[in-house]
Amino acid sequence: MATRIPPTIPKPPERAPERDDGGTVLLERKPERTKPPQMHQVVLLNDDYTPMEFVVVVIQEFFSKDRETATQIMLKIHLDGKGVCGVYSKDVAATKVDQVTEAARKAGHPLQCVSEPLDG
Ligand code: TYC
Repeated sequence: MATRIPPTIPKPPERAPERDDGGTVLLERKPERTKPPQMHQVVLLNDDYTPMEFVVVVIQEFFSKDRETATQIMLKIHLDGKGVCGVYSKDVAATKVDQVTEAARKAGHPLQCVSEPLDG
């Protein structure tokens, strides 16, 4: 009896499964490039009651500015109505706002501090 030769079925080209560093099989690779996180500026607002000295100390302590720089920022806020004290990731900016607001309330001052997303 003649031996039947099975038809050869062409196989798709083999490709080893890709793995990440933790040994997990990846079905799809994520895009190589990720956008840098959106940054947020922390802004102090002027008011008629918070003492200038308190604002200078807040800017020095919470935004790591030297006394001269802190004084310049405070005067800018006093004259223009608002001023940027620093630029941070969203979470860090929110923490700065909370810390400044808490310090102002504790001292009995109405100082306002807000975070604003930066475009780009
Ligand atoms: N305008 C306030 C005053 O004359 C000083 C001040 C500056 C208050 C900056 C708030 O964010 C501020 N005492």
